[in-house]
Parts: sequence; structure tokens; C-alpha cells
Amino acid sequence: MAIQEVLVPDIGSFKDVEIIEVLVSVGDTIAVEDSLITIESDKSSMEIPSPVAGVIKELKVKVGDRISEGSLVVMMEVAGIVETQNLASLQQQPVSAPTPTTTVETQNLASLQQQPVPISTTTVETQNLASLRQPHSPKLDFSKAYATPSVRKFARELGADLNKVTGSGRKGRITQDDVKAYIKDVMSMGGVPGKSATSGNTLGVAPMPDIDFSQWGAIETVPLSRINKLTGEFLHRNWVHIPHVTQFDQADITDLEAFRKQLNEENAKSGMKITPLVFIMKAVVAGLKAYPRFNSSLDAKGENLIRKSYYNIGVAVDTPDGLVVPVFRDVDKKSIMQLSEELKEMSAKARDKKLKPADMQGGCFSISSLGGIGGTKFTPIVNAPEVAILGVSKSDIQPIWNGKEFAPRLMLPLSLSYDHRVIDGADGARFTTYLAKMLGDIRRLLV
Ligand code: CAO
Repeated sequence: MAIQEVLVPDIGSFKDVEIIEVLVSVGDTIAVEDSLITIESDKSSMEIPSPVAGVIKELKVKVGDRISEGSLVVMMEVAGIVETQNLASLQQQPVSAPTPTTTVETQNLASLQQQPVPISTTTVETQNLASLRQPHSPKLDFSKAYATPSVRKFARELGADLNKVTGSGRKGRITQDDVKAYIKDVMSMGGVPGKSATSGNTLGVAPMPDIDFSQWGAIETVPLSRINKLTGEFLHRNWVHIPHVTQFDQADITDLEAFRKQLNEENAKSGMKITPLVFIMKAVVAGLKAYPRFNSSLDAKGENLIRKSYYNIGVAVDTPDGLVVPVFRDVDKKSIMQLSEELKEMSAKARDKKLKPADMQGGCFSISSLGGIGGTKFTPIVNAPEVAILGVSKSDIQPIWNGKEFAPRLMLPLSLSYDHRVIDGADGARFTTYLAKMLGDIRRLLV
């Protein structure tokens, strides 16, 4: 038997913090990881566990004392000769390979370390997996993380970045289960052997915290509509999988607008209303013809481009239940009047929930027009498997320099988001420039 000092280990950003509870008494038999004291800073509290097993011989602290890393907590009688140590020193040892008996997750990680990690730039978490493969991972800085030393040690052994783990314990403390859940998430995405980085279903990041908002005031819980949920899932998937770039531009639609107004006056009796959107649909088709890469889809493996020789355009429609995107077929073969009629019908169907699944399939490119509402620009999310989407905002009169003077022109803001795996920045700019040219002089659509 030997008497050993038990010191406060690495407790991150906690320094000179108050002891609010002493959890052991002289004579208590303690196992490794049993909590000895609870400390509390102005932000949170933390239990300090024992790094060794033994019997408490003497308490060196009391409630109200202030401690920091290295402070003496108790004197402990331990079996055999054990050198004075604390968990902080353990953390400085090279990270050893996980033992096969720890947990299922640890075994998975061990196997992961022997596997090549698929090349991926999609998420930071994939880079973490790459670091897991190094036998001696560089020491991770967990100083800001709120976790006990044992959880810190556990995270270090697995190479998990505690700064990215959301704590589910008291006052947000990170538990061992939180670390396991985080590792599972990381493994369920791109870095897992046999699974490509683009086929994972999760982001590989810690889940969002479950917050009780009623603690700050009155709340009401409103379930999401089915459309909201489906759209949310779809948009989330596309946002994660597709490297987006948004190209902004504006088109001078002064002449187009004069023509549109004239058409509307001529058709006033019939009740037919033509909005700028149908001209934009036509201009987009001209753009797809001029730049066929925009009228393509990546195959599932991401190895081939599938080029389409048809021109079906999806238009996002805002409904009380959420966003839907009916597809207008063969836009290249339809007149402005036909498209206006169809737009009216489809929007009504969408708002009356009468769209069939087939009405929303087979699109080549989508348009999201917020021009009837307002705003200057936005970044729409690509509607996969399409590779680009055009956002349209509200036109307004701007002073445009015509070489001699500033002239008032009606300018239409365009926001083109595209999949950067398929479309280069130069082509993105060419496409919006082309659109602006077509919309600036719609006679060109006939050429
Ligand atoms: N600039 C200025 N005015 C515009 C305009 C623009 N870019 N686009 C439309 N307008 C005008 C129209 O001319 C019309 O004016 P009048 O009533 O004076 O004739 C008015 O705005 C309303 O147009 P609208 O929105 O009803 O018709 P639309 O053909 O432009 O759009 C539809 C139809 C279905 C696309 C639209 O109603 C809609 O739902 N938009 C929302 C789409 C959406 O939510 N996108 C976001 C998805 S991304 O999260």
C-alpha cells in the first residue's frame, strides 16, 4: 500500500474555480473515475473524477475553496506503488490504439484507421477522420470544451474533436455517450469504408440541441406541413452534397416591360396576364441551348454528365403549405401566351394541392421568382439532379450610364446558383451575361 496525492487534472478553461460540493469522505473506497468534488465557474459546473482507485485518507479541500489544475484534492491509499499522476499527464502520452474491448465504436475506429479515407472536400468532419488514421494524432485543444477529464481522455483516444460535440449532460456538459454519438455521426458520413463521401445521409456533425424555449417566455408548437418536411429534407440534402456558387447579374428589361404591358393591354378583355416570368423562362431555354452543360445532370456515381435534348423548366411556387416546383414541359416549343396560361393553371393547381407527382418531375433547370414580392438578390439552392437554378428578384429603375449620360432603366436582378462540380465560374458568368442579353433585347430569342 502507498499513499498518493490526487491532483486536479486538466480542466480546460476552469481556473481558480470554487468547489461547491465535496463528494467523498475520509475512509471511502473509491474506484477509478468516481467523482471526488464538484466545481463551478460563472458559466457551468464540473465533477472531478479520481484517476486512481483506493481509500480516501485525507481531504485536502473543502466547500468554498478555489482550485485550479494541479491543486491537491485528497490523499489516497492505493494498492502497490503508484507514482503520483493525474489525468493531465495521461493526456500527454502518445495516443494508444484503442483496446479491442472498449466499445463497438472503438473497434470500428480501429478498422477505420487501416482503411484509405475516400478523397472528399465536402466537410470538415471527413478531415477529422483522416486525422484518426494517424497513430499519434496531434494533441487536440479542448480547453473550451465542457467535459470531465475522463471524457476528454476518451475523446483524445478516439481523435474526436470535443469542440464539435454537443453536450447533453447537466448544463450542457459533454458525456461519453455524446462523444460516441458524435463518432457514429462522423462514421455514418463520407469517411466510412465502402461508402462514398457523397452518399452519406447525415452531415456528420453533432445534432442540434433540444432547447426548452418556454424558459424564456410563452411559446406555441406548430407542426411542419408534410411539404415543409419533404422540402426541408430535399433542400438539406442538396445543400450538403452540392458545392454551390451563386453568380449575380442584372438585365435591362425596360423594353421587355414596355412590350409586356402592351401585350397585357391588348389581352385585357380575355383576362390573360403576362408576367416577366414567362419571358425569363424563354430566355433560360435559349441559355440552355447556348450552354448545354446547364441542361445536364451528373449520374449517381458523379462520373458522367447526362445531357438532355429537351427543355423542361421547373418554377418554384409559394403555397400556404410550403414550396412546390411544378415542371413546365417543352418550354422551347411553347409561345409566351401558352406559357402564361400554363403558369396560371399550374400555380392554381399547386395552391389547391392538386399537383400530381408527375407534374413535378422531369425538370432540367428551375426558376425561383421572388420578383412579385421584393428583395434585391438571394442564393437559391440547386434543385438536384439539376445543376443550376435561377433566382429572380424584383426589378427596379436604376440610373444606368449609356455612354453619354445616366438614363433611367428598369433592371432585373438575377441570381444563378450552380453546381460547381459541373459548371465553372466562367461559364456561370457567361450564362447570366447571355440571359441579360436575351432579356435586354427579346428579339434575339427569335434568332
Ligand atoms: N420584378 C418586378 N415585378 C414583378 C417581377 C419582377 N421580377 N415578377 C413579377 N412581378 C410582378 C408581376 O408582374 C405582377 O404584377 P401585377 O400584379 O402588377 O401584374 C406581380 O409582381 C405578381 O406576380 P406573381 O408573383 O403573381 O406572378 P409571377 O408570374 O411573377 O410568379 C409564381 C408566379 C407562381 C412563381 C409566384 O406567384 C410565386 O409563387 N413566387 C414565389 C416563389 C418562391 O417562393 N420562391 C422561393 C423559393 S426558394 O426558397
